[in-house]
Amino acid sequence: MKKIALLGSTGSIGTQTLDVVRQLNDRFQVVAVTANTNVELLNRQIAEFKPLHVGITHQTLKHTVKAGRGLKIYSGEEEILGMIEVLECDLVVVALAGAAGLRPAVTALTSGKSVALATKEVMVLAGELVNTLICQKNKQLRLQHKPEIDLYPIDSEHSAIWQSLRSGKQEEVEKIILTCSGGPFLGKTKEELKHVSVAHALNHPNWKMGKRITIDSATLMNKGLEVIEATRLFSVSPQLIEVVIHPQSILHSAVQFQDGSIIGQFGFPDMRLPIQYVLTYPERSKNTFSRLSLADVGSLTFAKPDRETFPCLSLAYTALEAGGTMPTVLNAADEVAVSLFLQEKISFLEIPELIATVMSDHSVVQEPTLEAILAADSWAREKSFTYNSSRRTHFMFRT
Ligand code: MN3
Repeated sequence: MKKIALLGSTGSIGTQTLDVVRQLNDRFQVVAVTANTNVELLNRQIAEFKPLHVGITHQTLKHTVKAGRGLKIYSGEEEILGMIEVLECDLVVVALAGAAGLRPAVTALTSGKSVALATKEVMVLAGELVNTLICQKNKQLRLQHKPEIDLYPIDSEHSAIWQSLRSGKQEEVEKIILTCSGGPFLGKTKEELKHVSVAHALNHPNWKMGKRITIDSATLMNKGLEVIEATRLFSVSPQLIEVVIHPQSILHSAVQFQDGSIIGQFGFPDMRLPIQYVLTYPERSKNTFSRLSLADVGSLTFAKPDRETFPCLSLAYTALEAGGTMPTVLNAADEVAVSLFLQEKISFLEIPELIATVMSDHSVVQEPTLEAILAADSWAREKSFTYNSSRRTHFMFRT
């Protein structure tokens, strides 16, 4: 039995992870679940999966969690971090929204647990720090003759890259092909994007996801964050990552090797597939998910992204080039910009403008500590809220 801790069990990835566990219940035991506020669903999950540990972020909700026999309840971030530290499990699934995933992921790794990562912000904010941490921890574990830890991706594109990478060696990789659906506004001009509504932006053609990631898919920031995530997960330079528009979301990403061969992973846009892979890795298990018929799909199309109309993608490359705390600032400014757009306080086209303005005001801290990252995160959030939409940026967009 593989013991799993699931952080963020009531969210979209969390519930789908439990779907996978339900189908493979003879192989996995859920030892811990945590949630933010959705106690009703959390209580149902406790009844069904019988974890030993339960965390609830909002302390005021602690009394509403139904305590079963032997169940330990932790409330608030500090107590949950303490729980992660002492847990005995084989894998910690981090499926928390946004920057909130950072400290739990770092705590899991420092306490010697492998992590399956659904929260892309962790590698965007602290990729270098996390990689160093894993190296140091594994050195310790080797000396103690204990199994080494690793970090596995859940994000569908990164799972596809990870699966494709298994058919060659790291030094044989020529290029990573990161596919992108293009979102609901694919093919639109800047003029047409001036007055798009929130409802329209929330209408993603292929994936049902949370609000922020859906808007990020419409601006292409999601892909920008994924480029940053990929450079850190797979230790490749940004120049080796090519973003390709693929509206059908059937090829989830691919790797081109030095002999010119492209190896990719195809499948329905269904997050349960990459979730199952991360849980059963290095094996593949049977499941009852519907099968993709290439003949039924008929045709797949690919195109270059329009960086003029969707500048968020270039902003991500700029942040990556600046390094240090800049990707943190990019992410935080984007999170605020998206929330302001959802509240109809700024327009769709102002999202990249706000982010570029905040980035241009930031003094980068190189090789940041966790504290410096969190400080840059708060700084960027504050700065973003004071964004004045009449102010136009002269920040240079690099392509
Ligand atoms: Mn993705």
